[in-house]
Amino acid sequence: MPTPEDFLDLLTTLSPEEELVRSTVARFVDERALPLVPAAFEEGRFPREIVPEIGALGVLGTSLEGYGCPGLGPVAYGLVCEEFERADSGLRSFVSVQSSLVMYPIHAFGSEEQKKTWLPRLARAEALGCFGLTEPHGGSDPAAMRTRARRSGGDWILDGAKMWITNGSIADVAVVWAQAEEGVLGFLVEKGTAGFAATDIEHKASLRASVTSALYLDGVRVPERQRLPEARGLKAPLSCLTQARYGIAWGACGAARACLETARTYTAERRLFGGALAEKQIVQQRLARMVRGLATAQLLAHRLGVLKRAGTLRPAQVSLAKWNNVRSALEIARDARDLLGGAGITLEFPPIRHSLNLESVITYEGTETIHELAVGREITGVSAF
Ligand code: TGC
Ligand code: FAD
Repeated sequence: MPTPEDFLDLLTTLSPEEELVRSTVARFVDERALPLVPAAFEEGRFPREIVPEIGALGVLGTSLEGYGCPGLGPVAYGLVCEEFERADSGLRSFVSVQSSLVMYPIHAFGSEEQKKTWLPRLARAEALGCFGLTEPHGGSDPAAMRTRARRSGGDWILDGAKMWITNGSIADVAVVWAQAEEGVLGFLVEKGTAGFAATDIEHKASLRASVTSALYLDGVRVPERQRLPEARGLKAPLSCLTQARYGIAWGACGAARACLETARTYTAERRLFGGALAEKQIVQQRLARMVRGLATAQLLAHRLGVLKRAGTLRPAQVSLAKWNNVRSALEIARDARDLLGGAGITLEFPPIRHSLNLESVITYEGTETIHELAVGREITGVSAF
């Protein structure tokens, strides 16, 4: 059944398997996540109590094959992200980090032993992971990372710090990127390892229903078998980012859908100057503009899915979609907030929460400027970073 939130009837293009994934996660979001999320955001608390249920859905690491992973296609992964972000960007962040930034690098670059040890548990959410790339002195330029890895006998010693790490303090395993003589290398650092600590970043006005931490590595000894053997150079972490940014391009559509739906319902019911707000030309124009932003974002996301399935998706295409879709979602969330008037500033309605969350989403996984410059580099052949 077409709705304003699916103006181009894109749901009719889903395969039965994709529709089953979408409807399963949508039901979970409606019944289990949405009743919890506004209070969790207000309390500044990740709703960890639903993590086992998320694991039981069987959608973490959606597109990965084998080792207990679901083995579903890229569109299914996109739909999972979209539905979770319809609830809250913090929940989609949890799914992105676990799936694209922890399970993906272990799957793509890990040893057989690492895959067997971690992937089945991560897929069921019996173990949680985090991804440490950003450092306090500047996340946009990871090539300038200062975290160091040096050999010590058969082990490695890690020294440095990571900043803004989603799930940092609740993770059983951290994928930590460090500069070594050989170039950038990736390590699996287990919780409780001597010299390794995580502290949470407080006073966030955004992504309040998500854990964000700083990681400290002070002479952390890691055996060679915990190094990702196939990860060599900055390309390895950047390729993880491409997976996560793909999911964010879809996820942003979920946040925008929630805001559009709220604005539509509210303006249909709110009566001013002798009629419903939705009868006013300017209000209809604003709702129509939201539909334009959402529908074009959804088209981009679905097109990325086709290219990803074909194996031809380029990172700059993902940059274009992450940039466009998060910007559109942010504009829709802000406009929906305004259409609710004073009621829009309360957490009783989702637009302000999505609007605040999207301030993080437009910054992490490459800021908007970084993605504009990535597209600029591809079309001119000149790097202007
Ligand atoms: P550059 O020379 O461009 O690249 C080095 C090598 O990597 C390759 N590459 C990529 N591969 C896959 N995907 C991508 N997106 C790639 N971008 C580049 C490239 O081909 C090259 O390969 P090779 O074989 O020639 O070595 O590197 P650069 O130093 O010029 O940097 C380019 C730039 C600025 C685009 C990159 O540094 C960047 O993306 N910066 C932004 C950093 C960022 O996005 N950090 C995100 C941290 S994780 C996070 O925010 C998680 S939030 C999750 C949540 O809670 O949901
Ligand atoms: P900076 O890199 O210092 O950028 C500051 C400003 O300068 C930005 O406006 C940027 O666009 C601009 N700028 C940068 N370079 C240029 C240029 N060449 N030309 C013009 N302008 C430029 N990181 C992880 O590794 N793992 C995580 O799990 C993770 N989770 C996060 C969760 C949250 C809630 C947040 C907020 C961040 C998270 N991050 C994570 C970090 C995130 O990826 C970085 O914040 C982001 O990459 C930007 O880095 P920065 O904050 O250091 O800003």
